[in-house]
Amino acid sequence: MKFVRFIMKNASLASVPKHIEHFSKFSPSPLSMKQFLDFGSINACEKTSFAFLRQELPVRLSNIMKEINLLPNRLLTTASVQTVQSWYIQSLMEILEFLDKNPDDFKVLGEFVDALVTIRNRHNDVVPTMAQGIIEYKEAFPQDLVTNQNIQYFLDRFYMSRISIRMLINQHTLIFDGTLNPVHPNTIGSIDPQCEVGDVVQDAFHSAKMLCDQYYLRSPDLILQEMCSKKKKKNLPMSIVYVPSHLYHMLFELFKNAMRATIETHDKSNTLPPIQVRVSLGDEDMSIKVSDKGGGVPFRRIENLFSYMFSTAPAPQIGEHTRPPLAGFGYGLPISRLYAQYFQGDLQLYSMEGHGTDAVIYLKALSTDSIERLPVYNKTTLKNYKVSQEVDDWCIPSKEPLDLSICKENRY
Ligand code: W6P
Repeated sequence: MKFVRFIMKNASLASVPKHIEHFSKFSPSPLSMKQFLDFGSINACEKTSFAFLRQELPVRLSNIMKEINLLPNRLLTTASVQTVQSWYIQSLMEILEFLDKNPDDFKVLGEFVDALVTIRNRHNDVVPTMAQGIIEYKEAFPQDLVTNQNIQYFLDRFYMSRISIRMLINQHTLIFDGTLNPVHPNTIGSIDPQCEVGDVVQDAFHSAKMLCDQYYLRSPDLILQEMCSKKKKKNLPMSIVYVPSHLYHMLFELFKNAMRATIETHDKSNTLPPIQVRVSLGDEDMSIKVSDKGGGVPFRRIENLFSYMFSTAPAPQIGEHTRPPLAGFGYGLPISRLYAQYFQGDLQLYSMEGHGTDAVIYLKALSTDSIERLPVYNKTTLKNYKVSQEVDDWCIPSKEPLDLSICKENRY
């Protein structure tokens, strides 16, 4: 029996490349907020969701698996990246098992939910594991700046794909596990059709403040201002159709950074300038600006704040007498920007060195504009991995002033 299972398992493992070839030929199908909500509406059909996901999940997995294979060999062959790749292969095989099963069999539907939960858990540590791969690579090949571009390009697409796959899995498992969310009865899966942005700002600020108090024994206050361009809605709390956990993740990250900057530049002062948040709802955008007076960041260094390669440091050793830092390690900012971009928004930093930083989250105000932004594997993708950062065609400024006294004859 064991032998038969061994043979079976290897037979399916051997057929994985064929399946990846097949499913990567399809483009992922981006869903709108409305489509996500429809899966969770009264006439929600688990069968329809099942039929959609057993095609769409292999498509999204295969598209990004093709891209993993485009990574430079020195990175692809690290133990960490190999581990992540094996998780993708395993999960793809487990979903493919459902291709020949009957959607009318309620037992099949239950097994599918269980399989999705198993897959979600398997991939919990993808981000730190990929980070470990980058560390291994950086140790072996320091100073390799050509690849910073490639790694940024790949990880932005890879983590965006991961966010989208987890979104699909979360929606299906939350909607069809047969229970209502007792804390948030109006949510549909992880989506709140009336996500009150001000509330999420308060929650995220409160959590960051607790961490900040623990670490620095003090913390700045919050000033929150909400504005709405629409006259009719002037006194109503501002809400959008959104995933509150995504918004919380972004705000929490921005607050940690703003608090750290505020405290570290006012360490000799008794008072701290508050962190100001403005929420503004227009016809097209919902914008959230987080402003600190934490001394700002030189313009040249802003890009590095979003760089996976530059912000990958070996995890600080947390001992009895050290605490984890409040902010500035890990992938908080680049991944927060991906959350914003996932539903066609963005996250941008505007800093003035010597003064402070404005971080702005742009979200779509209309659920009809909130459509998944997904990477697709095609011929262009390969080209983007091939761009070698050839010698730049701009002069390199010399640090030394030009010594004009050498050419004495040319003097008038
Ligand atoms: C800073 C650096 C930063 C990053 C993100 C958000 C706010 C801030 N403030 O000084």
